[in-house]
Amino acid sequence: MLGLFDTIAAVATPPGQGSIGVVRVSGSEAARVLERLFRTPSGRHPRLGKRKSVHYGWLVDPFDGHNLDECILLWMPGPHSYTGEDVCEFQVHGGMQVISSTLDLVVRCGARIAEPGEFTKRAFLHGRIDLSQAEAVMDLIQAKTKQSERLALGNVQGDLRNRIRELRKQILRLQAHLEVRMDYPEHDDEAMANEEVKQVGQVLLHSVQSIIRDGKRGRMLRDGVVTAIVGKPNVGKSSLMNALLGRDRAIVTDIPGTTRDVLEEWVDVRGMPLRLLDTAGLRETDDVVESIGVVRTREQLERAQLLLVMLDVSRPLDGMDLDLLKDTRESRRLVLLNKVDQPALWDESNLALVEGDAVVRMSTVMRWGMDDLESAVVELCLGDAGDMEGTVMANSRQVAWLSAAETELQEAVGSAMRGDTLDVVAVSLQEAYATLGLVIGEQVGEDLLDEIFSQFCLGK
Ligand SMILES: Nc1nc2c(ncn2[C@@H]2O[C@H](COP(=O)(O)OP(=O)(O)OP(=O)(O)O)[C@@H](O)[C@H]2O)c(=O)[nH]1
Ligand SMILES: [Mg+2]
Repeated sequence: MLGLFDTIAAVATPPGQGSIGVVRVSGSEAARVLERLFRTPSGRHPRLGKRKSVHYGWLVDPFDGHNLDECILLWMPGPHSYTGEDVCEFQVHGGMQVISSTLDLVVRCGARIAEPGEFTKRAFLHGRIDLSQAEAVMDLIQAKTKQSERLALGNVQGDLRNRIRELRKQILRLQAHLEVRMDYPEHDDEAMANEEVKQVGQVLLHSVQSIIRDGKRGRMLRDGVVTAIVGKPNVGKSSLMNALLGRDRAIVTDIPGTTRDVLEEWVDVRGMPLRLLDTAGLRETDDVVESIGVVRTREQLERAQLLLVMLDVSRPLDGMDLDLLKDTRESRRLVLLNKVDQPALWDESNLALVEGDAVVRMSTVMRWGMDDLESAVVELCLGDAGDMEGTVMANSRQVAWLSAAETELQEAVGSAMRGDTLDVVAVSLQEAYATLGLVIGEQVGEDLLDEIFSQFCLGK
């Protein structure tokens, strides 16, 4: 069983070589560990005060007295450190051996290796941050676009926490009014109290629903959207992949059946991270390799959250195109009419087939229509052109609890509308209050905390 407040240590920089490597230590023994390991150029112990400080010197192996490396030492005493405990960081040269020797010495001097996310978990346990902020730290590390970074940073700074706190404050105020009325029924009548619950409850419901909606949009920005380019061979799928990536990632030739396997790359479309899949063109084929590719394309059709269905307007549409349009009718899709730089040989009346769909006319070789394509992708994923101003990001765990709170608030409002007694209304409000508390980590069980923090990277 690992001690909850042992002194812990981990390498905070990524594995491999770099200009510096950082070993981080947190806990009540941090000062003792560093005093054994660190010497100033004149061979003294560093002078540690109650304030943060930086020291230059040498990392010394106390077991054989040899210098291990030059070192910058950061001293960040609790409670105003990241974890809330005494923290020190050894910055050494970023060679794998130097870093692992440093960690080894730190452990031999009394620290133990930290679990993934344990530093952030401590920040939470010491009340430095709430759970929504702790999770946002991970989102920030994993952010793939400027937009998702901005939303994650908002939550690190407490955007979601502030919205939740405000909601809880309003519920509490409402509850207090109900309590007074229950205690002094002679001064008031129940109908008025229920009217207040109805009105305020509706406003609260609206706020919860808007956070849930934002949460879903935020999730796409955080996790990205799996987007498959599909179509028959030679329509220009790989050309589009390359155009969106800005480099020649996929092989492009005029031979139908060029792409055999699924290629995956991240692209940033106006702040939306897309996990873009270029697939093998769909057709009946006797070629063994190509037919395996076609099977894979069909698998991606199932997996993708967004389909870019590409048609080539310089050729008449055929059965393959029609089947694809039919098969993907229920999916979230954008229809791309490619090669508009060529004389159109398809029948304009075919447009009736894609009525109600988002359609973009484009030419990947001329780079025509790329702006329209990007706008359409963002709008299909985020709605209303993806304006994220004022949005907060909620993850799936938080959205699940927000949805539970939504149901409880609906019950409270329903009760009030039916004219139930005030104590019945109060119970639903109490539950909504408690459920919202879970979002920011109040009374969350140890198991769940372990699960959340175990998804963190080592050293964070
Ligand atoms: N004129 C014109 N040619 C294009 C356009 N887009 C792609 N092409 C050409 O069409 C041919 C096929 O392009 P690819 O991008 O390899 O097509 P694909 O859909 O990936 O084909 P497969 O991998 O065989 O399924 C190439 O010769 C491209 O240069 C376009 O917008 N206009
Ligand atoms: Mg291709």
